[in-house]
Amino acid sequence: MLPTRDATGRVPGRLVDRGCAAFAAAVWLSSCGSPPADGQAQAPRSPTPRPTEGVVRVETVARGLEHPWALEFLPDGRMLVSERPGRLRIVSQGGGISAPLAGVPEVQAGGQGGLLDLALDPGFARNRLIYLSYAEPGEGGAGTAVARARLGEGRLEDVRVIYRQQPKVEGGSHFGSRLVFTRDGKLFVTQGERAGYREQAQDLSNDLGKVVRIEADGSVPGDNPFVGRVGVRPEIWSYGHRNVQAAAIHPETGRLWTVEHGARGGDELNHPEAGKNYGWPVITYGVDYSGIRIGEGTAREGLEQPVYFWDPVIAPSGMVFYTGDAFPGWKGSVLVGSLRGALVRLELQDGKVVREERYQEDGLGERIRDVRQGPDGLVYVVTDEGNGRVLRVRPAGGG
Ligand SMILES: [Ca+2]
Repeated sequence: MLPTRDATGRVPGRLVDRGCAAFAAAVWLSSCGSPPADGQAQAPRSPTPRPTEGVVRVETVARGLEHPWALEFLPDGRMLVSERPGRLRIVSQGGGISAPLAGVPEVQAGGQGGLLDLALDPGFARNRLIYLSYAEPGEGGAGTAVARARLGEGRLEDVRVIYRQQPKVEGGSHFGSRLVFTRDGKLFVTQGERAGYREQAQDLSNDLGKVVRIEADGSVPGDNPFVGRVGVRPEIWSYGHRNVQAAAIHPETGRLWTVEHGARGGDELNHPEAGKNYGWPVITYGVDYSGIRIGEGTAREGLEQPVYFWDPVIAPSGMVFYTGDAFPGWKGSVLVGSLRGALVRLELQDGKVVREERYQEDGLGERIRDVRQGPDGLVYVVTDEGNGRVLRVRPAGGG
């Protein structure tokens, strides 16, 4: 459950001011400057709105999926769905679930690891290529990897691993990851710092806590920011990330946007730019779950501020920029799944968040693991449960 207000109408938390306590269901952030508690905070903080009711209604498309992690629409309207234990299935609009596709690479299933994100090649209609990210076991432990394969009848063909996070380490947490293609066909892979290795997010000689940018065949684009720098991995795009599990390309600017899991009180919305340092674990709005402070504080020269942060956290999963017609008021909004049970909508203006709403009706109160826009302009989510579902989100009043 998301936190509620106390008797005075205030949200318990460290950065709430009186002006911000007067929020009802809808929240305009522009009226709400957060005075920093420690003199350092600079990014706007989520006001933790109450759930907005009466906007959406939710129906179940399919059930019986085991911890579904990602959903992608095929051109024929069917859905490709990954299940974290290591299976890939096709789900029809009528709710039929295929047998697991053969040929999925071996994954390290357990903890947060397993089969993770999916992407279709920009030329999928011609070449049938898909991309999978997953926790790959191997020497040293496990690491995030990306495989490319051709989608055949009931199986994957020509499976090839095109990317491996370096190095593999022990532990079952913070693999990320999301896969998104840019308009010019580059592939962003978002990752985590593998939890026990947080300081590695600042070390450019490895891939922990980095967003990387590769070509569709796994090679490194010549215009990546660190190409040619000695001792630096050339696939790195941005660094200082904790665990990035949401990513999308902005429909107008073509830029990458991400949401990452922070520590307690530190989930962040960012738009990672080439070569920049997003701070973890040197600066963060989060504190350890033990209550211990992390790093130096919330700001430092040369380190990027998030666009927006959540305290309390939402525990973000997938995200999408909404461009459809079914929800006219949502055009341009970011939709983010919350593992704490909500579909979160952020309204943006000039690159800043001006409003946040959360929908929790029906199945949206479960752990939402991915969010996609369907070809029908409706919103589809998967729930991260042992008996996980694909849900279709419609306007409350619409047919
Ligand atoms: Ca950061």
